[in-house]
Amino acid sequence: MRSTGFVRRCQLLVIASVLGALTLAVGVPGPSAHAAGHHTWQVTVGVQTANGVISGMIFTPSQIFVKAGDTVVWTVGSKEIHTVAFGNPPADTDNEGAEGIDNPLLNAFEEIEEQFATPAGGSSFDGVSYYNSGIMTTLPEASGFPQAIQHYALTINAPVGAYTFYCLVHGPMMSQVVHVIPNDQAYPFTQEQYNSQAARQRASVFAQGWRAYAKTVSTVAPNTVSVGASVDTGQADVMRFLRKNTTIKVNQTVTFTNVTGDPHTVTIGAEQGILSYGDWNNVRLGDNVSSGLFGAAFTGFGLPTSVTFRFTQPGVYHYYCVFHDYEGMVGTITVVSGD
Ligand SMILES: [Cu+2]
Repeated sequence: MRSTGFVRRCQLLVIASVLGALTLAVGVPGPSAHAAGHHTWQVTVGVQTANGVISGMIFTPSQIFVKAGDTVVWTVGSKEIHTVAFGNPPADTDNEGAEGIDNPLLNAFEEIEEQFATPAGGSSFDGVSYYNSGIMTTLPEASGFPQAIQHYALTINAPVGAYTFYCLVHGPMMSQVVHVIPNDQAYPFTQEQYNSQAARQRASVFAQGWRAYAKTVSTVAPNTVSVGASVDTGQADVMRFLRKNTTIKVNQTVTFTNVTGDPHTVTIGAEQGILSYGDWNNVRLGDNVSSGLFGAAFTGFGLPTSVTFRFTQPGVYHYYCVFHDYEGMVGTITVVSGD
């Protein structure tokens, strides 16, 4: 009797301790798991207003101070795609020609997309290797990158120093610094302080974007559409056609101008790639027509900054940007019968 009771108690203890271990394991979120004494720091990758109109090409907070053994977790804050990268990606190694891609623009875009989308470096940061999170977005299914992630974690095993990270999609203008400080030095900021800094940065970049939005909406000429908006300073992006809805008379034209640094298209009907197609000068209901990739940043590829479509049949034409429709970059042209 006595021994049986003792055995039962031992079994109960074993079961209890296993349950306790399971509870602990479940209670610790994956990316934040770390050894005792080490800290986990949170950084946000990109910011965007809830309606998607204003996107900020910033990491928040603007810099972070960590010690060896700490973990930094980056979490994406925008529909807009971004990456977290340290160092330079390797030169292209595959052969687009062998894949049947002979257009230089398509070749360049495929190479860039491969760079964005290929994670590198693992989860231990050594301070010298090339690291890439792969594509991050809050909308993986809609973005065209279903393999995209929302969290990226690195455990810092680099010497004391300053390490710049940046977004491969938006380039060095979207970059910040991780400072690795000596173990005997005090952390200059708490996570709460970083969160307050981040909130101020977010508000500032949204204000930049809304100023550009308001200015563009109030000045865009009839029969023209601004593709995005020109921002005086800062790292805001207006992810809209301005104005969104335009009404013209039949046989009139609409001119779309992309003065931003972003790749955009004006596409009507079925999506057939990122190059131009269809007859811009005779757009009719049911046609598939696209400007293809165009904009001020792509004139080096021989692409225009502005495109003009002539609409020759009354009706409502829905158009979108093939890169950013999932962020709400869509609009309509209503063509009415002329008198
Ligand atoms: Cu776009």
